Amino acid sequence: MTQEVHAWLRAAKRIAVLTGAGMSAESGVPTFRDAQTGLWAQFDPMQLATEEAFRANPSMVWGWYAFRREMIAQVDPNAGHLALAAFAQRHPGRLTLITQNVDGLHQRAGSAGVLALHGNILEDKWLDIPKPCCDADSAAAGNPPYCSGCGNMLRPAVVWFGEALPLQALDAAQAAARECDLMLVVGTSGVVYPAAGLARTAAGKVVIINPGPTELDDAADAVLRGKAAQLLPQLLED
Ligand code: BJW
Repeated sequence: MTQEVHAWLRAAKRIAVLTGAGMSAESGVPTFRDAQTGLWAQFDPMQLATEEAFRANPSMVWGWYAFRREMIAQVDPNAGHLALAAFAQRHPGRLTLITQNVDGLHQRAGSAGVLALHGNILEDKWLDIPKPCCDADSAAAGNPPYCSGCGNMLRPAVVWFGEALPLQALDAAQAAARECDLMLVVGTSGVVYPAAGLARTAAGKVVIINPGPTELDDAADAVLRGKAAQLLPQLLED
């Protein structure tokens, strides 16, 4: 099956790649729905990634993001991230990389034009619409930092449940899905929409790369049961 997918990749003029948390698992970043480790093992990421959770307990949710930011700063892109970046550099204009990940590892691997559907964990934005007094550079220190004029809090610039995805990135991702000859769906459980819907609207063949079952397996032309950092370098070599 890997050889057949390799042949599809060579033939495809337009390739879309949708990645999820499993893409970064071999870099050491825990996935959302797999068991979490250490201090935060008792918390459910699905409960924390909401505006309601942040408003109810800002210091706890800020602390969870601070912990993840520190962890991400200590890890490196893996062979899968690097293989995607190298392929795109060898084949300009052929591959559109769409990610649900907020860790910036695709970008650090050298991928340009990444469509980051769920934002960037390394950046902050204001929780409420900023007033003239809100200046991120002079935010008062705290967990989270806040505007000393009005109390508005900084929050991570990620997309929480119930929030709209960045429109331009989503539009571009939907166009890439509609126009692709082949979509690789790598390391995602396929439960979070609208990202998961991209695999269901892909015009071309859909290939899932994942060591475990996903909610999108029924939409796939091929399912490769394996890890991203092992399979992608094999599949993406010329
Ligand atoms: C490996 C591996 C290895 C392990 N190699 N693989 C339609 C139907 C039903 C519900 C909805 C719907 N449309 C919208 C919704 C609601 C909701 C939703 O989807 N809910 C579902 C849970 C039911 N969606 C939203 O709320 C979205 N917003 C929205 O729809 O807004 C509408 C709107 C419009 C206009 C105005 C206002 C609103 C927003 C979704 C935001 C998701 N955010 C998060 C958190 C980001 C911040 C943070 O990091 O804290 O994004 S949640 C979390 O899930 C994160 C991830 O990007 C996302 C997806 O998770 P992913 O990547 O799939 O990870 P896992 O852990 O689930 O899976 C890992 C996989 O890797 C597993 O399969 C492993 O087997 C595999 N694996 N090792 C390869 N080595």
